[in-house]
Amino acid sequence: MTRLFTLLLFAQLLAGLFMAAQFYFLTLQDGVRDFQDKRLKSAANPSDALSRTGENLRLKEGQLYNEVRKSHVQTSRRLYLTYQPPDGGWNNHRIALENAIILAKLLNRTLIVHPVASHDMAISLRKKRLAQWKNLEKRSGINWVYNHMSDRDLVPISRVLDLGRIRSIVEVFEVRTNHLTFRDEFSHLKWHYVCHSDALGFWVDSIPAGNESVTRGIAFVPNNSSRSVRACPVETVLLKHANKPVIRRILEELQNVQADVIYLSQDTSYKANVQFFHMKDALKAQQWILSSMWLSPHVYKRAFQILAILPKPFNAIHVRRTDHRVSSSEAPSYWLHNMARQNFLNVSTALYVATDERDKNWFTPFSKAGYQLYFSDEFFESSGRSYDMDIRGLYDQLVCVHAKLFVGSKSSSFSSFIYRSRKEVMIKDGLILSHMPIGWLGHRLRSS
Ligand SMILES: Nc1nc2c(ncn2[C@@H]2O[C@H](COP(=O)(O)OP(=O)(O)O)[C@@H](O)[C@H]2O)c(=O)[nH]1
Ligand SMILES: [Mg+2]
Repeated sequence: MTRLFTLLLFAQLLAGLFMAAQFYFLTLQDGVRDFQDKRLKSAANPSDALSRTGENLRLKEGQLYNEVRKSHVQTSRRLYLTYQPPDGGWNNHRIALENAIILAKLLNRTLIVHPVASHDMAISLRKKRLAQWKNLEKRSGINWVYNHMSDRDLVPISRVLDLGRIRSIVEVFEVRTNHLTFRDEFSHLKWHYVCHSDALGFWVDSIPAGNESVTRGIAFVPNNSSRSVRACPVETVLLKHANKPVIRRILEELQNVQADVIYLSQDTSYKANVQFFHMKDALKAQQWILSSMWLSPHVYKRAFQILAILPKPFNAIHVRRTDHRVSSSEAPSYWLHNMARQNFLNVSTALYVATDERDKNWFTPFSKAGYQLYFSDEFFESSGRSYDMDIRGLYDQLVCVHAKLFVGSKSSSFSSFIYRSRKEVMIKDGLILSHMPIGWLGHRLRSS
């Protein structure tokens, strides 16, 4: 186990240097001010890293989380934790943020939050320079499009979420610039890079001493999607022969890190998949997420304007199309069949349709089946901004939450947020199992 940690810490150091090199390459390419020199000087000291591997932090039962313990590196200066937002839509970003809230809370660090990127712009940027992104991904990992988004295609996260709610869980610092500018502005600080892919394993909060053998009973299916396989190329090579799943312990690995900024790089935060050792801690952490993820008062106001106009009662569907691999291949019959199973028409003919599909003809079978359709673009003028669709998506989500019956899209994190907010989730032992990025380690054991 100690050897594995040594290996992981060494991997992080290499990853830090490696990431710095990637950014150097990009900043040169795009004419963004170079911050490579400062980054390299501030990279973690290898002896710091190696001395940490000798420490065996032992945790007593029930010691955590009622009050997050002050780690002994906590000083009067602010310590930060932040994350790489994934290339993807708002709800992919939300999942990365939810996991980052958990890590920041466990490590008692100020969470740096980032703007939400225009999904339409991300798609068109990717298409325009596909060969370049693919080349970068092959050599240097993922999520390049978000980092290169310009400020005008970004929405401050405080417009999307009620940051006051997150602040009741962790301290928050809001970044409103694009990611390269953020990294430049924080480059005088000392950074600690963390990279982990769900092709390799997952995170636990901590494993109390003497309980290591528990991990042998864990069922793990590696995510072999090209995105997960390409994430963290350095760690993937170094951990090629390590036993899978690679289980990384948040507290043991990160609590004593002295760097100013812990940076969850690549998809580390998006795919963190944190499992808690104690069930009661998993329950508490799920509560942290539920109580912090509230859309902003401004979004509520606009959504309630739509709700006031809609006939009552009404039902809703979310139809995910455009770039979604799984859902875009479904025909209208997928939704119509599921709606019939729930007897939608017995409740109401009024059907609110949340969708990224621009072609209204696609919905003709729904009208033919007897539904009266309502779309959010009928209620609001386009603002002409690239993130129009994303902002309307927030109203769509809230309206769907308040519908009598709802059918969403398969494997869509947009639908997931709606199901979770409607409390239509799988529950076991009082814990939410679906539409929730974190859980209890006990539910991952083969016998459970
Ligand atoms: N307005 C609107 N936009 C949507 C809808 N569904 C998807 N989108 C757009 O597509 C993106 C979806 O990405 P994301 O939220 O990550 O969900 P996922 O890709 O389905 O898991 C959003 O940010 C929106 O831009 C919808 O029902 N209404
Ligand atoms: Mg997405």
